Amino acid sequence: MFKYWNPNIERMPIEDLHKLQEDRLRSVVRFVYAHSDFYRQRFEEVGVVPEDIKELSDITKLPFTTKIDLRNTYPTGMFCLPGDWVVRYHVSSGTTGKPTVVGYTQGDVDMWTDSLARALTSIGLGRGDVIQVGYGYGLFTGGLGLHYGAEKIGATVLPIGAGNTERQIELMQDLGSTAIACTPSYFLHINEVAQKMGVSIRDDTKLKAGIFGAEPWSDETRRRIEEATGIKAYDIYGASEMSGPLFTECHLQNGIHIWADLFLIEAIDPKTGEHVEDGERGELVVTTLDKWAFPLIRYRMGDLTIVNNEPCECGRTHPRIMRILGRTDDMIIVRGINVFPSQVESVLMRIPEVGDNYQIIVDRKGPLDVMTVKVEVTESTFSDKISDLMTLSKMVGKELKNVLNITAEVELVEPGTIPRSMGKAQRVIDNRKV
Ligand code: DLL
Repeated sequence: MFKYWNPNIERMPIEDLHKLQEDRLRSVVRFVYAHSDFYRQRFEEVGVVPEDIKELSDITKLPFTTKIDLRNTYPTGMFCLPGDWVVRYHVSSGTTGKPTVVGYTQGDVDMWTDSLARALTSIGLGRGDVIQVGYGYGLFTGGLGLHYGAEKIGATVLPIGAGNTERQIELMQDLGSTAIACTPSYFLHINEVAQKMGVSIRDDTKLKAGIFGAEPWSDETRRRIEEATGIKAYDIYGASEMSGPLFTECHLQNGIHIWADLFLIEAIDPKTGEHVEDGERGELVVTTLDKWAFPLIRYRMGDLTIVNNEPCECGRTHPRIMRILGRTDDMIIVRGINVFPSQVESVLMRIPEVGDNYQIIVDRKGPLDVMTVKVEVTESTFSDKISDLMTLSKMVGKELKNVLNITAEVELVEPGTIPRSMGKAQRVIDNRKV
């Protein structure tokens, strides 16, 4: 009934999967120790040699790596193979500091493609589908990643990239796109523009699935997208350091399947670095098991999630991560209280009068932090009486306070006034930074 790209691997009994991970972990540890001054030095600092890594639980003996290491070794200091092995670079700019560079051997590109072939198959796509790739092409991994994955499963790719929204809608209709891959915020914008053009995604296109990620989003946003357009909205996760987009939920939409033969994941307490209990929120840590130009050992992703090791009803035995709850570094601390943008989004998207766009602005007024949540209201709400808008604003403030435990100023704004983005949306503006 269910479709698999590689059933033997995807449904492998857990014991066999662990055995495979163990073998591969030993290999990658030996490999980085032999090929990289960076890793050898790191291992020496904590007094560990490859022979110390015998079983999976020995992974805790290995040191963590972070984005700071990547920046400090810019451009290619963490590569483990010489340049003539590298068939591709991707570069991620980030918001601060130096960019980070990732390199791929042909085998690494194939592994990445295979991971996405499994993922796209798991949401029911394949031959006969037309996949509109609306992620940026180029140095960003989203466009090319999805492109290769979609071709691999025999689907037809529409490589439009990000932007050119009216054209996206025209081609979606003319070429019969059945799936679109882009950021969820961009898809909301596409839907908005489609409505203005008099096009209903539900009735006038063949679109049935969205492959949405590269930025945080919530189940409430998923519900809105699905209700507004009639498509199924799937979460896709990945990061340039890991290759790019790699993993999605299956058609059951209950957690993102992480291919354990390719990546070994842990969840740690970001403060202590200790493993958290299964089912508890932690920072995702990734060790690559089949990636050679740029392997990662215990790389701290900075993403907070819950790991679920229960096999999925779809038959896949690999672990799942639940929706990314936020990043350790985009958590905002307002008057000493931790606020995750995802919490704000969940509250807002539950309120029907609230539109799809919002921004969180943090200022310092004197000694006090002030958080303003700027919220677009829907068209119909905007035409309501001022007194209704004031009631709405109070209600939004109260709901936010219930969840966040701090008071936020709520500013209701006209539909269409918060800037739209074609890629990752900027939801937080922190003016306190010096
Ligand atoms: O965003 C790769 C990607 C492309 C993923 C297309 C999905 C789709 P980076 O630019 O390196 O790579 O950013 C990676 O984006 O560590 C997360 O913080 C965030 N992120 C990615 N996917 C999700 C998601 C790509 N589904 C960083 N939910 C990651 C929440 C996500 N955050």
